[in-house]
Amino acid sequence: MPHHLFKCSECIPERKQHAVIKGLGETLADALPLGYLNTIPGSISERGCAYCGAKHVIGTPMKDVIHLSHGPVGCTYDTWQTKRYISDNDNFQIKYTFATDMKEKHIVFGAEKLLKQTMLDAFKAMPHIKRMTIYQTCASALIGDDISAIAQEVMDELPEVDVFVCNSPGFGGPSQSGGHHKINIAWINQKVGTFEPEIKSDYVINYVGEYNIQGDQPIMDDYFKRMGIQVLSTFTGNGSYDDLRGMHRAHLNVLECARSAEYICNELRKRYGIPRLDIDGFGFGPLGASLRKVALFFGIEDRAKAIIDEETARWKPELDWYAARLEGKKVCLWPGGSKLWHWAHVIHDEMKLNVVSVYTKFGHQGDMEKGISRCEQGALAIDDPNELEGLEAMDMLKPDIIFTGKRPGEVAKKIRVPYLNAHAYHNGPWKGWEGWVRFARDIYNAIYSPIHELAKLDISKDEIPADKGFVTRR
Ligand code: CFM
Repeated sequence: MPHHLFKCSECIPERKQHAVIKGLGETLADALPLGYLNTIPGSISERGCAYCGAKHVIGTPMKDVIHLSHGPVGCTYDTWQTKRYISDNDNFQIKYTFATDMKEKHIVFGAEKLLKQTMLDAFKAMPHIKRMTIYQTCASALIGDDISAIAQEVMDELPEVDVFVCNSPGFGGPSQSGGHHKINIAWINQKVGTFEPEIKSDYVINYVGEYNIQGDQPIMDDYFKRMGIQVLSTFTGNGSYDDLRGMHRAHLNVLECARSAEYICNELRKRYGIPRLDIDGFGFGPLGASLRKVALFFGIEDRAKAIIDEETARWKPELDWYAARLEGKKVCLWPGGSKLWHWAHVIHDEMKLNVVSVYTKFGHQGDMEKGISRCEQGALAIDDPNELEGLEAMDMLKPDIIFTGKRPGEVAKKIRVPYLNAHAYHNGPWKGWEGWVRFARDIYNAIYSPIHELAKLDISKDEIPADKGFVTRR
């Protein structure tokens, strides 16, 4: 598996260790790309920071919580609302965002008073919300504000409120992945075990590493309910603060995104003896196998089988219709983290797409290993890519579509490569049987839409073919 040096990165030779091409009969052990290291100086990374990983990815999907950033206002804005983790309480967590709005004078004189006042103001402005998470930022971490002490003061003054402190400043790791780790550990240290949930079933799980992008969580929740399973908490999509304080009472942790949330599962196993079972809600095959695994654990296999049979019969013909039209289309699968291995094999097996490249912005080597093992021979795998490498890869591979984030997606659009948002989806949810068909439909619509051909035309030169039926306004 030869390493690959992009032309645009010849001036940063260390980048060569971060890309490989999957060769014939080579083992993964020969040459995995390096991963989860600090970004090489000179390479403009597409990564987020550890504050973003803690707040934007894991903290803010929690729905009944005032999410307050203790720092300059831009940190808050840039981690707000761009990812569609909806909730069933009218989307409180994405409608509002809160910040202390630190300024230069606070850096000089300290911002603890400002923090306390902002907390009191926020609880006053939102009297129906009694829970708060405070996110440390680079600015408040560097000046050493004692956020935990202020949180305790406020809890003493307002006994009905509860406050969680997330110490994950932007510099607290090479990427957002460092923040995932920090908030996982902070939550179990501070909050798990402080609330006693009501147990209503013999089969009780936490659904972990599920962020309810565009409504994934209710789809999965429905399968569990139909199996008679009580979902005690979801970490954290559409999750409620107090339910998550009661995670210690589950019989099983069902883990969806192992990249971002394996840490809390591992701690729940160590501290409370709750086993961890990794599952996958994407794709008919992996989803069916996942439900069977969960059912096997509880000895209720027949219930899983009934759901699998019913859903497959309902949705398989539609999936096959799309697969027949997507066969052989080339995909660059360029998400942030775990979706490279959640999707690589199953979009090939079930939608007949060919994965010509995988990348991960912040995945660890294990994520890359899983991703590479599941994609096609000849695929180009890139760790922590920069924008120019992405452009060069698209130029080399000529994909029919890329699945990625909105910033690299804009770059792809400029060179007329259709892109689907792998993070926030297009017309999701994409989990579950019906979601997988929606994903196939989004891919089909993106590839076959005439918009990319039309976007190349210059209407000032009257290039629009008359037979297309479009009216040119001049
Ligand atoms: Fe897990 Fe995620 Fe992802 Fe992730 Fe993410 Fe995400 Fe992603 Mo964007 S927790 S690793 S940090 S599945 S936000 S919901 S889509 S990069 S591949």
